[in-house]
Parts: sequence; structure tokens; C-alpha cells
Amino acid sequence: MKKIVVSLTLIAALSSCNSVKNMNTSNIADAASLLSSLSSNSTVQQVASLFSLLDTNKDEAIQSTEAIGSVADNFDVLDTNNNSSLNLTELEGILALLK
Ligand SMILES: [Ca+2]
Ligand SMILES: [Ca+2]
Repeated sequence: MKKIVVSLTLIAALSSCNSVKNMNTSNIADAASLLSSLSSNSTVQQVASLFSLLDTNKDEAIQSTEAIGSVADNFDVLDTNNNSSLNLTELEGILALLK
């Protein structure tokens, strides 16, 4: 009986772990597809959506560890106040870099 409880606890722990992982993976996938759909004609609202998808620790800033693709490639250019993170205004700079 004890063994069964331990196994169930383990399964519960593993599956909760997986669901968190899946959520992050799908956020990154969403962010990547949104990022690839952005162009110089994209709206500030689209950049705001990208911002919230990228900001995985929800501190209202994109750190270099949270940046992907062209945001990561242009991180230093976008970080105009050089504080090693991007606020929404700085992320909007991506639109000017897209052709
Ligand atoms: Ca963040
Ligand atoms: Ca900054």
C-alpha cells in the first residue's frame, strides 16, 4: 500500500513538472511564431503580446535569457538604456529593425 502511494506521488510530481514544461515550451513556440510574423507594419499591440510571451518570469522586462530569435540577435541594439533588459518601449524598437 505504501509503495502505491509513493508511486502515485511520484507520478503526480512528474506530471505537474511536465505540464509546466509544456506551458513554457508552447509560450516559446507562440513567441517564435509571433516574432516571425512581425514586420515593420506590425502594431504595438503585437509587440506587447510578444513581450508578455517572452517575459517568462513576469518582471515586466525581457532579460537576455528570455530573448529569442531576432530579439536575442539585436538585444544590445534594442537595449537603449543599457540596463541588460528590455522594457516594452525598447522591444518596440524591433519593428524598426524588421524589413
Ligand atoms: Ca523577465
Ligand atoms: Ca533596457
